[in-house]
Amino acid sequence: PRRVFSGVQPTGNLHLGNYLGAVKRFVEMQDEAAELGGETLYCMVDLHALTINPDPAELRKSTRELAAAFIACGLDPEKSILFNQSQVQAHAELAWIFNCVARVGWMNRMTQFKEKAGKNREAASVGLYAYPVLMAADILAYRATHVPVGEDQKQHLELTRDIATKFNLDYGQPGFFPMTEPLIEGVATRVMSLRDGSKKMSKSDASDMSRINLTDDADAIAQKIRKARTDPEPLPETLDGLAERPEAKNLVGIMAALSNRTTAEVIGEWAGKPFSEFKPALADLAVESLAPINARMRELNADPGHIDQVLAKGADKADAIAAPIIDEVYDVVGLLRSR
Ligand code: AQP
Repeated sequence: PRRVFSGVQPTGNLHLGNYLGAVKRFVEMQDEAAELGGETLYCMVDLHALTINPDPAELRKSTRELAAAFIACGLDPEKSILFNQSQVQAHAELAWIFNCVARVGWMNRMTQFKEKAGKNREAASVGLYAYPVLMAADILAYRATHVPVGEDQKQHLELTRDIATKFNLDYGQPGFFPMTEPLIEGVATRVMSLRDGSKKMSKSDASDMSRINLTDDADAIAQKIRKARTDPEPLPETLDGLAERPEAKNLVGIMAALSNRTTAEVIGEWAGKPFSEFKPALADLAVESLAPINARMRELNADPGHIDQVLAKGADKADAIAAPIIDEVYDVVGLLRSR
């Protein structure tokens, strides 16, 4: 059976890219698992958030808020295992072992590190550099078979498979870790900035107008979509007409994802119409889709004690899966535990 794992960093608010590229898919997979069997584990990866040295109080708050956002988006702690990474020891323990498996040459190819470290790479933290190794540990500590993610995570998933392959080979344990499959699916695997069609929508973009946050109210959502960058042409007659128009393509993709349709269906409806008509319709749809999530998040944020209970229970369930796997790993690599 499938074991699905994915994580999101508790660094600020979730945006529409995180929602459509990741969390909405998490909910669909949770519901599929309820039908087909298997488990779904969704993690607030707070250890990853440390790579950008957040304020400690802010990190605690963001972790609780991310848990609230997960639940508000439809993740159910009775159906999925919802937890924060630092409460389950396996992640940090396996990450060290994988640090000794991964090669510097592999890590030097990671494009996200290059982007995030910027020009002054020497001053970046070792944690930021080793981030993809911790991510491999997150996944393989559960022997997860499938990982739903946005397109930006593809390279990290390839590294996870490389680490699994080398571990299995080095220790003569074929099949010890599975070859985890990335699930980069749907019409919104890469939602772009509303201000620049060449950049992905991102929490760390300086301009708040570049993204729709799940915490935005109806007015903010409508304003951001109204001001979203587009070209002056009307919507094209066919899908091919979107090829050289990244901003138009992005807005069509967002509408498709929010209405559970294909981009071709959206183009079929809107062919030849101007953005002055399309944008208000998109804004209405976004408000309608996000308002219930926004309201539920507010309710949940009012009761952090409840969130802490959910996370504690989730951590127990996650630990029950990971701890025996870590015991096996320690044994295989020759770490003596005489207790
Ligand atoms: N623009 C996006 N479109 C589709 N999916 C996206 N994801 C992120 N941005 C987009 C997916 O959301 C999940 C969680 O992301 P994360 O918070 O763990 O890491 P991230 O990629 O660093 O997210 P951000 O918002 O872009 O933050 P910054 O600004 O720090 O880089 C992942 O599955 C990711 O693919």
